[in-house]
Amino acid sequence: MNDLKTSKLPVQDIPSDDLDPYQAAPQELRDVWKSWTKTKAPFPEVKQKLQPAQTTIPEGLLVEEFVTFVLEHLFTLFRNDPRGLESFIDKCDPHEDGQALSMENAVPSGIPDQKSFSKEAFMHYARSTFVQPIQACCNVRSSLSRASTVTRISGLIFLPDLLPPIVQQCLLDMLLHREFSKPENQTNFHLNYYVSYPDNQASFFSTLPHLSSLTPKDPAQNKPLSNRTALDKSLHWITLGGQYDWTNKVYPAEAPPKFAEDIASLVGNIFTDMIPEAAIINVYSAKDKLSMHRDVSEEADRGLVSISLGCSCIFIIGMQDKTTGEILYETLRLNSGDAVYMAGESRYAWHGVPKIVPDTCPEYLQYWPGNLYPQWSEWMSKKRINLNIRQMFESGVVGHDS
Ligand SMILES: O=C(O)CCC(=O)C(=O)O
Repeated sequence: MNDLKTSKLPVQDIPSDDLDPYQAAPQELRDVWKSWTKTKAPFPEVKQKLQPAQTTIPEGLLVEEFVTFVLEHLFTLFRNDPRGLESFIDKCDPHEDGQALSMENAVPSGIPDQKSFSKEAFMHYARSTFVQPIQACCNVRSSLSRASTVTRISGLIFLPDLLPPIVQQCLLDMLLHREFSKPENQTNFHLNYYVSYPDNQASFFSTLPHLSSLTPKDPAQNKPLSNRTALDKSLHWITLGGQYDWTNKVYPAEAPPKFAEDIASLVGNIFTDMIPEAAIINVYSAKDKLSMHRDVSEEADRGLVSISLGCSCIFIIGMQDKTTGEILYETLRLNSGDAVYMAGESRYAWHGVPKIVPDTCPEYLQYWPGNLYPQWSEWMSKKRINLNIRQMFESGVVGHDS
């Protein structure tokens, strides 16, 4: 049985160097992908052949991991703009299981004064104030017990509902308010536009929708875009850590920017078989798709972690059976908070997203970015975000910028 804590899972015989990143997927898989692009609501049930996977992640450790992740985020909110902390606390609704996150009730005398609190003091305060309600929100028992292997795709592990809602909210803030605003993290905008960043690395969602942050490099080819069009329609990807070169399908030779520590620590402590070194934030709008492809540019046969946020999608993954030559595939529906771990043979499997399932963004993310940036409220309601995290080098990244 596959296990998320084995030091290294067996990989397929072919090293990634021998796999052509430009090769097209087998026709059979492309046909399956295409048929899903044409499927209209109501969506038929996606059939999955799943078997329980043995996860040796202790539940207590996972909850502690989530609590630390949330507290770190609360500190960032508090330091940058205490209104963020207030609005975060306000929007924390009762958890699906009926366990209330009553942080409001847990703050006896309001939010402390921003200036008089060091990080240590804030963490101390937050541990005594917020930990119990956050722990209640991070109930992971049912999620761990549903971890599954996908019968026909060797090495693939599916972890439904791995990230609790509060952790998804924090992760989304970190990705789109913070990582997106770092000039070293490239986006699809950079291919055709000069990007002007908000002051002090503030969120792009603090910009006014009718203004523009993008100037076309070639005005004959690309027209100016308002922030509204850019964020609503044109943003497709952001890269973190190792900045993948999509044109040449390689990672640049120079040392990559440092991967965000809080995200790396969350992911790396759950999926201990890989070191998070590079990631792609895929941003899908309602009609977006991702064609069948393989991720073969990494020089490390380590598992790839994929986390879904927002609207659900249909995900197809397939590969050729080594002995019979038969094409095997599975179709999964990925919902907000689900994780997929592509390890072992599945690491180099063909995969793609033919469909975003409309109107499936869970309520706890629908209003994001919420009260803090009212002009952009409900931006997330029609979006799907996929965080796709990889290890680039077998021996790990050396000498990256700090
Ligand atoms: O969006 C997804 O679930 C898959 C993304 C993906 O395959 C990729 O980034 O290579």
